[in-house]
Amino acid sequence: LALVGELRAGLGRDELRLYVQPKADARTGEVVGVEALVRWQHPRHGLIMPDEFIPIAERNGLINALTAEVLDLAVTAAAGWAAAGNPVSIAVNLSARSLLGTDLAGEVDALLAARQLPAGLLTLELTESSMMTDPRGVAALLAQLNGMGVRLSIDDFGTGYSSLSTLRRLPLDEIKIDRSFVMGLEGNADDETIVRSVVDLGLNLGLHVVAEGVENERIWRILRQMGCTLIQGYYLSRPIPVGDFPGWLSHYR
Ligand code: G
Ligand code: G
Ligand code: MN
Ligand code: NA
Repeated sequence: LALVGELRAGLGRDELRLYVQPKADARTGEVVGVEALVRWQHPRHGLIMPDEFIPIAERNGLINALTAEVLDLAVTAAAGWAAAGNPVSIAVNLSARSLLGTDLAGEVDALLAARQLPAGLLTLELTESSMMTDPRGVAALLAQLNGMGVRLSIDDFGTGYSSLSTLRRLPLDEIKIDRSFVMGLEGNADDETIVRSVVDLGLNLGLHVVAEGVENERIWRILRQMGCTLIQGYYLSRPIPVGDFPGWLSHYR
């Protein structure tokens, strides 16, 4: 299709746009991090969402170039905030296919050095399924990243397979509870049981637990009571253009 060629060309023409969505300490409300969410500014079709073009990039050998560009945008932004006195961490989503077949750890190491971002301010979000294709290769990669001080998060937790053995086996720092469970916290007793169990499990394993999809204050309060570490969702903020974040933050405070 035409989109593939246009995406390939667009990757060399600065057409990716970084949006960020804030994450707050569930107890204090302090904003301590953001998740980077990429969009594609298409010259004719306007802003295209990742669900539409990430799969195209994955199928056509463009995902490593896309990931490299997103990482550069994200690390550059976070380094700027840190230099301005706002050390806010940034999380980047990695698709399964960007984990292997490239020296991801080497690239991240070079990027952190070039932009002078402390490794601890970068989080990489992986899905459970991305650890299934080549478990040994992925484990080696994650050990390398962990050794560098980069934080590792497991995204959409609860929707994939082999969650428990994964948590034990890999050097993870954080789990993100999938928003389908979080959104059921009001009124769905099963979802409440699931979220409570995942929060307890994560905390007992020494992990930070992030709840995504928090859309109102009542759900935030339930999560705070459960001991959840961080919250993310429309209640705090929708994803915003990365350049708008410093202004959003000063207004929020
Ligand atoms: O806001 P939202 O529509 O951005 O995100 C939709 C999905 O796209 C999410 O599952 C998110 O993880 C994924 N996504 C967003 N940005 C990126 C990215 O830079 N790389 C990858 N691989 N996935 C992303
Ligand atoms: O899969 P991942 O968690 O990386 O994707 C995040 C997706 O969730 C993005 O599409 C983002 O826009 C969306 N999102 C973020 N916060 C909320 C929320 O509070 N409610 C809903 N429905 N979606 C959200
Ligand atoms: Mn994510
Ligand atoms: Na998610």
